[in-house]
Amino acid sequence: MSDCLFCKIANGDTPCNKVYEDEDFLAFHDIHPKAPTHVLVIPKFHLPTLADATEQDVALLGLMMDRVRHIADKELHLDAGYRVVINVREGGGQEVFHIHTHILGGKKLPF
Ligand code: D5M
Repeated sequence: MSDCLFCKIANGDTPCNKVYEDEDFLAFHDIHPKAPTHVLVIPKFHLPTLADATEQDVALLGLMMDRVRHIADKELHLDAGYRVVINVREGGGQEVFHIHTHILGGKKLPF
């Protein structure tokens, strides 16, 4: 989508602090970190929210979790653990309407 910030980041029109990229996913540092390590993992495919996902998106969602695990382990070395968050729509605190998973770590996170 041409007016979507994360689509622009995914296609290289808007810069990011990249952590990982493959054919289908991109990970980059959050511009407003809420933990010592705060990385966003996005699919390059535009899906606005988790609530918009259908059965056709099941593989994409599974792959995103696999990439989260891989990035947390191999790129971020969050061996002590980390938190995975997906905010859904305004009520869930979502600000950017292109599905993304937050990886938060680097300290003991409070509940
Ligand atoms: O999370 C959206 C997140 O996206 C929020 O933590 C800020 C971050 N953000 C916004 N713009 C940028 C850019 N340009 N680079 C990196 N990170 C960015 P949400 O779950 O939608 O509330």
